[in-house]
Formats: sequence, C-alpha cells, structure tokens
Amino acid sequence: MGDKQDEKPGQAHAGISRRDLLRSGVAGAVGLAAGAGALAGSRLGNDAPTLSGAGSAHDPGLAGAKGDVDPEGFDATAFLKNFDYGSVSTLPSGQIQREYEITAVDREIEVAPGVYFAAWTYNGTVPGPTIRCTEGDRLKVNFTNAGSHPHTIHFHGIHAAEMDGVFEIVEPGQSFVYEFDAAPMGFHLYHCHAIPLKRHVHKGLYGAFIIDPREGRPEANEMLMLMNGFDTNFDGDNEVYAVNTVAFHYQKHPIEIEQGELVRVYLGNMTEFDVLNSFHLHGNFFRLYRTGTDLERYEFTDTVMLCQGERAVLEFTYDYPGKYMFHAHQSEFAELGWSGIFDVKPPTLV
Ligand SMILES: [Cu+2]
Repeated sequence: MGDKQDEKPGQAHAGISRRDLLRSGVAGAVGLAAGAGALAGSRLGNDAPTLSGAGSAHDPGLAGAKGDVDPEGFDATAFLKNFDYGSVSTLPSGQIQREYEITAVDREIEVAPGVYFAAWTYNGTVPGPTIRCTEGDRLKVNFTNAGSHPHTIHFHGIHAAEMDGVFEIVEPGQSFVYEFDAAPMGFHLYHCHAIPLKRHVHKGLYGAFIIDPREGRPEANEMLMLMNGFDTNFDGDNEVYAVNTVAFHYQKHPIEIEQGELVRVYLGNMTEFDVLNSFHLHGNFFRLYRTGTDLERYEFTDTVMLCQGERAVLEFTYDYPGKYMFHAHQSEFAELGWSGIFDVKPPTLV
C-alpha cells in the first residue's frame, strides 16, 4: 500500500507499473477492451503480444483483447460451478465424513491471453478446489506438499488449534491430515499460512470453503467468484485483476442466467497488496448475506466492498432480459481485468 501512496502520477516504477500499462492501453470509451490489450504487454521479456499500436480510441482491436487463455489449462466458466463434495462415507457414529485430496504444486498459469504467472497452487488451479460440505460433517483433508516451498492449509472456521494450519509447516515432500467438524455454516475460505504470508497467498494458494446449512438454502443457480489479482512483474503491485483468475473471462464469455431465476453468488476476496476489492452489479440490487452465516438478515444493495479474507453470499433475480455488467467498483481494477457480464435469457418455455 505504501509504495502506491508514494507513487506520483506519471512516476515510473522500476520496470513498468500497471498505471503505465493502463495509460498506454486504455482509451476512452473502449477502455475495458483496451485494458485487456494493456495486460497482454505486461509479461515482459517473452513472446507475449506487445503494446505497439495500442492507445487509439478508434482501434479497440488490441492483442490481449483478442483470443482466449487455453481452456485446457483452466476453464473459468466450468470453475464457477465446480463444487468438490469429497469422497463421502458414514462413520460408525452415523456422522457423514467427506475426504479430500489436496496437493500443493508449482504451476505456471495463464491469467490473460499470453500473460503467464508462476503460481503455487492447490491441485493445479488458482483458486484451488471449492470444498463444499454440510454443517456437522467430519472433514478429512489429506494434504501433500509437492511444491518447492513449505506450505500449509489454514481453514477458516471453528476447529482445534492443531488443525489450524499455521504452526504445523508441511515441508516439500511431506504430508499432513487436517481433520475437523464443519462449522459454522456459511461461506469461508482456506489458504496457505506459511511465511512470508503475502507471498504464499499471492502466489495462488487459496480456495473457497462452503459449509451449507443443514436445512439448505433456497434452490438457486449457484456460482463461486473469488476476486484476485496477480503481480506479473514482481513490483509488489498487481497488474492483472479478475474474479476466478482469468482477466475479462466473464466479459468475453458472459454467464448465462435465466430471467426470473434466483441466482446465488458466493463472493470472496483473496486479492493481495490492495486493501480492498469490490463487486458492483448493474441493473439490479442483491441481498447481501455477510459471511453467509445468517439466512434471515441481509442488506439490500448493488455494491459491496470486501477486505482480503472477507466474503459474502449474494442473491438476486433479474426481471428483464439482456446483458448486464458486473465489475469491481475500483474502476482501475475493472479496466485491468475484473469485469464480467451476466447474459439474462428469457425463461425457456416447457
Ligand atoms: Cu505456502
């Protein structure tokens, strides 16, 4: 934060700052598309598309705005609804047990077309798998560190100190079993807690952890969105922002929802370096259930800001068909990748 506050307009970082990228890439009304172009140039010293030709208000056809990341590497559309319920068994006591296998691996990920980031991952993706269970389930998480650095998994929630994933550092090649009962119901997170913490978090070791209430929530079209950012040039500042890692993915591939249906977004923030991130919904308001721990009380708003580690359950229904944006209401983040579109379709007639 400090280095950003000290940064004067027009002042260059060692290397290139995201504002330099923004200035060269963003132009007036085509800012969002051009922002993608700016991103493409942020991977310096490789064969990524460059910024040549960027900056014309009449030429939104910038390199990074075209094409896509390789879906074989990470499919952000599929990830939205990819909930991992684990291997289920029933313990002698009658308690449901869910067992998960999580392995830390170093992996280069594509955060925008041609923009790669040397990540540390859980199971090869950033975010890691979305762990989902019901309140009261016994969770058994078999963690193996196949990465190059010491790691842990620190789960948010209520559990014993030795299961907190802070002091029990798991060295490369070692394993650890986290075992605890799922509580409280709500929307939580998990992340590495090895030090330096900000490096281990920012490198990509985090994921969502949903504990459903025993009585369930009303049926809805559910999806997971973790807001994140990537420092692609190691200057302590993010050059790329997104929900679920891939810049502009849901703008290029709008999320289809149905007019009149209940939509539920599990929204969390794991952005490093920036104090806050935010979510703004167009053409609508949502019910905001903070941490998802109360089924009754909510705020009714169209914008929410969350600090790192904070999360909320958002519920809304669109009354009118059409395309509606959602994006960070830090305009800079939106222009560096954190924006998407809901494509509201009229209900299909049966
Ligand atoms: Cu770590």
